Amino acid sequence: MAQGLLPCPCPGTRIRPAYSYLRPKIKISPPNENLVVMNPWRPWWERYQPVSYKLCSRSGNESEFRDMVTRCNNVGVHIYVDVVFNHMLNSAAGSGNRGICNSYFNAERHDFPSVPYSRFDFNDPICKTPSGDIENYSDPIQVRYCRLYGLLDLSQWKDDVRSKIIDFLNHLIDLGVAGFRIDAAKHIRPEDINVILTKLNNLNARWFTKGSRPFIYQEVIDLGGEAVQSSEYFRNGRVTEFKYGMQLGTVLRKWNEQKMANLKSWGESWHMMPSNKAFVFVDNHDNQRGHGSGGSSILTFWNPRLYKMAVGFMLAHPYGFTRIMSSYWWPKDIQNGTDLNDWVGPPSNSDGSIKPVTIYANETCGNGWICEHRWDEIRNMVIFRNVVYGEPITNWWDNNNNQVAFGRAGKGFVVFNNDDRNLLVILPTGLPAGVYCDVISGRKEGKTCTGIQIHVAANGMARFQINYQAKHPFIAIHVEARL
Ligand code: LAG
Ligand code: CA
Repeated sequence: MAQGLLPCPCPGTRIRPAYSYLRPKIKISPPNENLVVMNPWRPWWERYQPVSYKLCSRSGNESEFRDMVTRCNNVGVHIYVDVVFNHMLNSAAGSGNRGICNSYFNAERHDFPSVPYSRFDFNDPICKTPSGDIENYSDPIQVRYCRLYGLLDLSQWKDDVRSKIIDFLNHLIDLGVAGFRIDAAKHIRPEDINVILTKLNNLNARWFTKGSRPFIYQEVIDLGGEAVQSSEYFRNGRVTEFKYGMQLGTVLRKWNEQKMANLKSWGESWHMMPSNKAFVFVDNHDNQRGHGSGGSSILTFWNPRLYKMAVGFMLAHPYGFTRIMSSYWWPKDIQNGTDLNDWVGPPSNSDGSIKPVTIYANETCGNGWICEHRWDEIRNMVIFRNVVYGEPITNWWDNNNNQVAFGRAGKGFVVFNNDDRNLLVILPTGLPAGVYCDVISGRKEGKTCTGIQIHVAANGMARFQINYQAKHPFIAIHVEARL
């Protein structure tokens, strides 16, 4: 969940000139003031319990936020903000100046003077469940108007509440952010989100083309079988497709008799939403630790070999708008199938401050930061995705098991071996003849390749070999990595 817990998540100065056409984008953790949770000690999820819309969190204050956004925008790195406006903090939080910047609240009286919100701004009178919490996901009224995990539920249907949210988002836009992840969107009526979105400013013209609108994606967990459906949200922007990581993890783990050959039809026919609405990812900050949805099928950095294959496949495949994850290490402690440390927050000092991201000479991270986005295979596949952008899948091949390959219409080609036996095959790639550098085992540096080389003949055929114990279980070549 690096997601902006990084003091400066902005890698702009490190982008190699050859790849400068890349437009990195970063989604950050909620930057507004949250409840300080002491038990358990400073969990990552305290940031999903807002106290006010002041820009003040463990990641920094408003001037630090402004500085980060400015520096990132100046090198072409766009910042997307995780915005939490379905709810405020939990109803049992008591009262006091326990916002991270000392703002006062009284949870029982629903009083948040720093916004300000009062009891008239919450849905308690509408929610009819005995507990006041969501008890039944088949009832859309409960899903929208009751408390998610006991969190005080805001009335986005009220002008007063809408205007507070609109001001908050517009403030972020004016500081230069490029868009938003709408947290818990399933618990907010799509028509209310729509009204809020129509009132948003255009992006800051200092960095964005005049008239640019914020990029929006809505967090809706819809695995089927519930009252609220992803499709209700399509007109507002992209929607998270949680079936993606769950199904891809199941395939790569070979669960349910799945095999990679089945991915030939990957996309809508796997009961996923239309590609141009889907926001997809292998894992996110919730389901990499057992929260959210997807359960144990989700692949994460804890299983690097399969994880790299999953991320590699995602980035090579045209379906959806893709996001990669950047995480921190935590002392995972699985007991009876659940992680007792699923709450542990980012690397921090004893006063709670977040530790800086150490970056070594070889560009990997330390100090507890995993930085999957810097892993060579993942970073190089991001480049692959950009190089092949817009091209359809061509030249699909599989061995009817877990060896698959496909091209992107003469721009790139990938080969995966997730079988327990060697792959040795000659395939039509659709690529122009030449010697290509595999960007998984290495990278192109000037006229040389630090990894294996693939010779594409005049007729487009090339020979691929991936032994089953090979360090790198896949190969990727593209036209920008031709020697
Ligand atoms: C989300 N999507 O809809 C976020 O992706 C997810 O990370 C948020 O939950 C959730 N919505 C609310 O914004 C996270 C944790 C929860 C945590 C919650 C509030 O996954 O576990 O709940 O943030 O901090 C925690 C406790 C609960 C408790 C609640 C209220 O885990 O047991 O009921 O706080 O005290
Ligand atoms: Ca709600």
